[in-house]
Amino acid sequence: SNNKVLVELDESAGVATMKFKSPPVNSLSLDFLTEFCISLEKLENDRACRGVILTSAVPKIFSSGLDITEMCGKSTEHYAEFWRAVQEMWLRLYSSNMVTVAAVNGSSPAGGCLIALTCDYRIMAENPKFSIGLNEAQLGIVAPFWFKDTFVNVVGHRVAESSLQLGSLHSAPEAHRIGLVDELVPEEKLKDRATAVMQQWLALPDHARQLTKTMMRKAVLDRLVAHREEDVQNFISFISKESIQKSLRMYMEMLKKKKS
Ligand code: CO8
Repeated sequence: SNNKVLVELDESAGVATMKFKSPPVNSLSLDFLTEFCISLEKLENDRACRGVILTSAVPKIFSSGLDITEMCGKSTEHYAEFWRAVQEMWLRLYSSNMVTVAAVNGSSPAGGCLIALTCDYRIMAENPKFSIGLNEAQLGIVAPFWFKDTFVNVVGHRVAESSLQLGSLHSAPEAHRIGLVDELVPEEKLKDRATAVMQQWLALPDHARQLTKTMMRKAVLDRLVAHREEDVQNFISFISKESIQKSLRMYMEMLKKKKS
């Protein structure tokens, strides 16, 4: 169905808001990723749109990351299709000509964190219960090199190295302290603050800003483009291992048990 990503365009401001609405946790399923990419491409090609704010319509959760069920007990063909969709989302967002601001209004593990990291600027609701980070190691899986590169470009090598090895999920205040998010605001002010930041970025001429963004990000983008098929094959062989499948199943069990 075509309603996991709500898009609102304010034509007079030239700013769109993309709201993730895929309950219960905005996991990044193949359907979600496909819809996200189509919506982003439409905005990218719309001359009336110069900036996008990414946020969630699900209370307390920005995105729970990649949909784990897409990576469990599926065919090789399915893994390939899913992984290409994950790559596509990142490639489009990281290379976007638009100003991208993440208004992180809830928890944001793994792939959710990647979406935020891929934006130009991150504002998070200052609720200490909300956490964000690349926690792949906790699931017994390894963040791909381009997740790592994106993370390093935001927080630097030292912080990325320990955070990735430990699979850390950082509380909002800690995420701010290590530079993973640029600022914290009370949740009720998040939307206004994102709009104000967007205005500030849009005050500059698009062309100079876009070329500068490309200059900063090109090396990291080129690396995935050059090794895209290899990265797909790598994902397939890793995720198909029985030991990895077992880790993912145990992690899903743990999520379910935590409830009762
Ligand atoms: N995928 C699929 N289902 C999920 C996911 C997910 N990522 N996260 C949660 N769910 C499900 C739960 O199993 C639960 O299902 P059910 O209702 O059937 O029991 C339902 O969503 C609700 O979850 P919770 O009860 O846990 O909801 P809470 O509000 O208590 O917590 C959280 C929300 C904080 C988001 C919590 O669910 C959580 O921590 N989820 C796991 C997040 C996570 O670790 N994601 C990592 C995914 S891996 C990834 O993104 C990058 C992988 C890179 C691949 C590299 C391989 C080579």
